[in-house]
Amino acid sequence: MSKRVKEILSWYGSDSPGTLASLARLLNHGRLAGTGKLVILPVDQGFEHGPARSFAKNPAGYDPRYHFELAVEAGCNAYAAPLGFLEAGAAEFAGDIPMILKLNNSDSLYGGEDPCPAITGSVGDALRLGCSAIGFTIYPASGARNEMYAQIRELAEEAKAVGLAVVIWSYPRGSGISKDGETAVDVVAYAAQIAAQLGAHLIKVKPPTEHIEQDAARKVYESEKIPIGTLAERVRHVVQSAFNGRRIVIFSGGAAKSKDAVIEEIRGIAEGGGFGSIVGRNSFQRPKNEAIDLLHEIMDIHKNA
Ligand code: FBP
Repeated sequence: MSKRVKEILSWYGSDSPGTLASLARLLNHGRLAGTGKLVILPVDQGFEHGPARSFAKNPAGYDPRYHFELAVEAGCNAYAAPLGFLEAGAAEFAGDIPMILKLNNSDSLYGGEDPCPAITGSVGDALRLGCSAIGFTIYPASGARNEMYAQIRELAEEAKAVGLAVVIWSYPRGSGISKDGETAVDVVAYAAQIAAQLGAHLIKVKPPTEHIEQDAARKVYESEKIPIGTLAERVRHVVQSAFNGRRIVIFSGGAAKSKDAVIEEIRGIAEGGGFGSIVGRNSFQRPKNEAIDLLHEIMDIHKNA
């Protein structure tokens, strides 16, 4: 076990040996094993955005086995997906890659202002499939946020009791904030704090912009001169907001964009002390060889930061 992984595990002192071993499995797998950094492949977009929007660009992705292969061949730390996708490959790829079962998912067919994802899997499913962690999305700023907080409270308790780790996707959205506010630096930092307070071992947020959403927060950012001018500075602030860097915070890739744009963003995340990336569309929507090259480049940036 590397010194860095041991140090990270020491931040989770209230967890059982089983949960620590599950966390270690995520940290010790793939090309970034032992570095304390992670690159994860998430493929829940079929549920979240629909099949054509997700897989038409690279039709190989309609087949659930493709994503297992991509995660394994690229040397990712883990693969995260909803129940159906994991069930479709878990036996064939058993032991090849740590898995995270997304326990709730939101579809785009209902355009309500205050989304609340459905519970689509259980802790029992995660154990049966051999997963290392459960994944759960919260939408702070949705009118239904308290329902999500109550659900993850219960599921996290259950997961931790059987030795699984807990990953929270903390994505502010809903009638409480503006569209720009979803990635505003004050809101993303707040979202990371909420996920940490809800007991997440691993927190996933979107890269923050310079926008400040809340007037009350703006006053403090200005009076305390919190540096937020560059992506690296904003990432540093978000990581600090998750228990002063004592929780693993990783950043999502976003909609498909050019390789240069992806790399530039990853550099900022790595420089700011982000623990890694979770890159879905920017990997599985590219032809496999290109995706693997890009994922390797992303891993190298994180590793050398
Ligand atoms: P991407 O890299 O494709 O953005 O994937 C990361 C992710 O968190 C997915 O797990 C999830 O489906 C998606 O982002 C949600 O994005 P959106 O903001 O469109 O709901």
